[in-house]
Amino acid sequence: MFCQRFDPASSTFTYLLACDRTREAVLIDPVLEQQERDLALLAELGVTVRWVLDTHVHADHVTGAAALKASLPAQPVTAVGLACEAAGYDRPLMHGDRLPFGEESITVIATPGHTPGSMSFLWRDRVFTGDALLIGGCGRTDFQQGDAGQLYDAITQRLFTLPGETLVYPGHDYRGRRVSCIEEERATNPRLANRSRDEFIAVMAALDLPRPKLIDVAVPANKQAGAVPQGG
Ligand SMILES: N[C@@H](CCC(=O)N[C@@H](CS)C(=O)NCC(=O)O)C(=O)O
Ligand SMILES: [Fe+2]
Repeated sequence: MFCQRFDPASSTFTYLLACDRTREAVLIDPVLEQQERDLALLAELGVTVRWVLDTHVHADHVTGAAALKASLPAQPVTAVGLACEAAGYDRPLMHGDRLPFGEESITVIATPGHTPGSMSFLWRDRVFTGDALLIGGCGRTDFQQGDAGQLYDAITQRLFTLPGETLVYPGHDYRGRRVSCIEEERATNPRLANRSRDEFIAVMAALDLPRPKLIDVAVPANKQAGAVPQGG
């Protein structure tokens, strides 16, 4: 079972994966403002969420991880990359971790560079790349301790080495696309295809993007898995 949902305010994708037999599920990158939508989807499908995963500490929206955990009787495990230094999650993820749900599992692939703790999640023939690899783009590296050289290495050595037909489901898309594949990105991604590491670093340094509107609210909240700060 697989569903992709979109939050238009932040252009964020949220993914639900579930084991067809046991109906145990994983949610990737839930958005706090979309909690009602997500709870309705879970109820409609009759699934039990085992894991709520964030690909990284997001800068542009508040995660729904803590709020979903509080709302779900089965109390899923919330998890994010160890290097995110986000104390509010139950479990710090490391490269190579396997996260079981029913008869399925996700393999964690560390893809740092957009942030030091950014992780991608491999499930069957698809990879959820967060803001490491975007469709025809990649995550910016000009805040949250971003590092373009590290991002180049992660994408070229850990994502572009997956089978070409692996489907790429990104954390965001700003131009209406929903899915790509490794072969397509290897061949056509304008920031990466036929570019050396130094060229990539130069491209990233010249992007000059505006700061995300919510960054000063989202990052502290997301270090706490999106929990509303007490007494704040
Ligand atoms: N305009 C958006 C921010 C968009 C943005 O900066 N997105 C980040 C992901 S957190 C990114 O890496 N974008 C890559 C790009 O635009 O090329 C906002 O204000 O929230
Ligand atoms: Fe991001």
